Parts: sequence; structure tokens; C-alpha cells
Amino acid sequence: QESGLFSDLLLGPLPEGCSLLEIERITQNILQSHLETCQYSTEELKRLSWTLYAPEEIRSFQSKSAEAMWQMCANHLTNAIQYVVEFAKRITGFMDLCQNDQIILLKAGCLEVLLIRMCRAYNSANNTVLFDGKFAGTQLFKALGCDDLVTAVFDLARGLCRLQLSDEEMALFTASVLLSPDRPWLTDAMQVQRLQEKVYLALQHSFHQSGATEEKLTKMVSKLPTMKSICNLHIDKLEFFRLVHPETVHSFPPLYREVFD
Ligand code: MHQ
Repeated sequence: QESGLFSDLLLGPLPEGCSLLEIERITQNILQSHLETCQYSTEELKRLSWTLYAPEEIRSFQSKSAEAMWQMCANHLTNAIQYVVEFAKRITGFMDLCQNDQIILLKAGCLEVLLIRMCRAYNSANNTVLFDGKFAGTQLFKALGCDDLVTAVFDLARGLCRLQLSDEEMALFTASVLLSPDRPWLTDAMQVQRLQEKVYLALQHSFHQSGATEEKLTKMVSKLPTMKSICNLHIDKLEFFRLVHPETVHSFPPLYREVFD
């Protein structure tokens, strides 16, 4: 375990005006925002985690049309995105960004946040995720015609699950992903970068306090490219689906279309 003077020296100086007190304030703010907006409490998920779909229910999902299944997934994703928007709004400093930059960060980051949040609602013991009230395996999503995407999402969830993130770590990690200063077309990337630096320090601090190693943080960061490629795959699938079923995509929730279409 790395802690003490040497690791503090290696971490480098805190950014101007970022005292330990401020780091603790940031941590509390972001943890609370996460807990208030994470859609399902840990207890609720625990209670539901063995509520599985029966074989005939799975078959009935599988025999839905691609349009019906896409519509259903788009609705669930849209609902979840609204919670991410609420999460962002409660992060100190996010609302101080200009509205243009708030929108850019949310559009670019909300699916990544959902992919990280998914591991809370994922059961690695049987490779299932909470979907529409019960736990579902990859085969339930067959009608989408996106097996590669669905498998990639479940694989990522399994990988993230292995890291056993605490709510504090997940809160800070999702906040730092949301506050990425490298998103295209930001008006004030510097302001975003200053915010992200503070959140990242809070994340490092949280690791040191809990006795976790730097390795855990490195592993979390190493999932980012996979998340990016899943986001791109989702865009590709939607684009192709729209070619075949333009009228269905037209009836997707406006928020879903604004983010992905
Ligand atoms: C959130 C709750 C939540 C809500 C929706 C769209 C498409 C073609 C494929 C869940 C994706 C299919 C999603 C609904 C599938 C992998 C999607 C559909 C955490 C995330 C979670 C559980 C989403 C996880 C991914 C799901 C199951 O708080």
C-alpha cells in the first residue's frame, strides 16, 4: 500500500486553491449527488438481484420485433440519461460552466457514465443486468440484432464489477469522466480541466484513504478506451437501424435522439 510522504510528493503539488478541506468538500458533494441520482439504491439492487426472467418471458422478448425492442431500450436509456443530467447539475462547479459546455459534456459523456453505473445493476455471478424490473442475460436482447454491442457492454460490466468500486469511487470516477476537457467544441476547456483536476485529486485521495493501490485507479482509467469504442459501436448500430427503420427512430424519445442521432 502506498501512502505517506513519498506518495504525496509523487502526486505533486495540489492545484492552486485546492486544500485537503476542499478535496473533502468535493468528495462529499459528488458522493451525495451520486447517491441521490443513481436510480436504484444498493439495498434495492440487492433485493432484486435474484429476480430473474423466466424462460418463457425471455422467449417473448426474443420474439419481439427489432423496432419494439429498440424502442424499449431507447426508452430505458433515456430515462437513465435524465438521472445523469440530474447528477451533473448537482456537481459543484458544473452549473458555473456556460450552457453550451454543459450540453457538450453531457452529450459526450452520458453513455460512458451509464456504462460505469451499469456495474451496480449487474450480477457477475450469472452475467445478468437489471432491465425492466428483472435481471436479464445477453440472450434477452437478441431481437435488437446487435449481439456484438450487447456482448461488449456485458463484458465491460463484468470487468468493472471485478474492480469492486465503492459508491465514493464510482461517484468520483463518473464525475471525472463527465468533466473531460478534451471533448470537441468546448468553449472553455480550461475551466473544465480545472474542475476535472480537482475531482481526480479527490479520487486519488479516496484511494489512498481506503488503502487501495494506485493499480485500481490505473485499471479504471484503462477501461476508458473500451467505453469509447462501445459508444461508437452504439452510434453505428443506431445509424444502420435508422436506414432500415427511419420511422421508428423518429418516434424515439427526443432526448435519446438529441444525444445519439
Ligand atoms: C442505469 C440504469 C440502466 C438503464 C438501461 C440500445 C441498444 C441497441 C443496445 C440499461 C443496448 C442494450 C440499458 C437498456 C442494453 C445493453 C441496454 C438497454 C445503469 C445502466 C442501465 C442498467 C442500462 C444498461 C444497458 C442496457 C441494459 O442506472
